[in-house]
Amino acid sequence: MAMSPGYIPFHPNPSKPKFRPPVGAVDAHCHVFGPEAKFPYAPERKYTPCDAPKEKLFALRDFLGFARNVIVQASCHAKDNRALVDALETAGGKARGVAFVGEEVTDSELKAMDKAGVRGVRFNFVRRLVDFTPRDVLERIAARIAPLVWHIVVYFEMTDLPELESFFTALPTTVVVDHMGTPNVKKGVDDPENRRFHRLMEQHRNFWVKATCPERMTLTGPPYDDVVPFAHSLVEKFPDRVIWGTDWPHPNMKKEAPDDGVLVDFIPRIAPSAAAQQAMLVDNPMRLYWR
Ligand code: 0GY
Repeated sequence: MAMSPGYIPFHPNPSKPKFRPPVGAVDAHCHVFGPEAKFPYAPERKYTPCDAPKEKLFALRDFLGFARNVIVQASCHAKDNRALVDALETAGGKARGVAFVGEEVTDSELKAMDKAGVRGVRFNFVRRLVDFTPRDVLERIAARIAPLVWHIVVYFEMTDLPELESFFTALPTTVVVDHMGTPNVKKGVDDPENRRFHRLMEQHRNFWVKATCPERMTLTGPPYDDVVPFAHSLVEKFPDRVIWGTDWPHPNMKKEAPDDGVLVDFIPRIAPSAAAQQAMLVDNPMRLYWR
């Protein structure tokens, strides 16, 4: 199956970052896609990406100076977590995962995924990526994974937060918010919409956030100056609940594939101190994924 029209493959030749991540650093948001010949894309997917197999991910990890990956099940594989589990099982302990499941998943399947290194499930509310799942189904999944001490990763558009917030705060697990809650950079950090998200983080200590994807939010392009205040304020306010990742292989970019080296060089601008870098890149993700 050919890539979706206009689909932009990942950067073929990223630059070497100037920033050197601390020893043991974790890229806590990335994906593996296919290879399709071995792990076909799901029939219900909304896009067909280019293959982005585990070997490429692990090579990029080493090239960028990271020690570990957290691989998040992407919507193009839907509930078929085989490519993810295969990557986890062959990563030599250097990868953990976040799966996507339906309520038909069995307890023994959950246990097997836990053994492979899965530590969470993702609830995706982004309409261009997935079909709607009823809340009661998600609540039943949450109740099933809570005893495994897994967490729930939520991906949503910030404009939908008012409608989702009470559902999120009732979840029985740690909740990890993708991509800073996807703020509208044009509106500024002090916009009521973004303030509402910060308030959610302040009032609910089981909420964590990924300071990821400046490339998806920027209006000015690399090196993403306009996104720095959004990420920096989260790192400052929630130093022990923020994690970071590349989002490689960057599905559904509209204009260009980001240079992963440039993304890594975003880190010292949002987390200027060695202590903040150590927390965001090592201590926090280790607490969440390698406990
Ligand atoms: C991301 C973001 C995107 C895609 C997915 O599951 C996915 O397909 O997460 C996106 O298109 O915004 O986290 O990779």
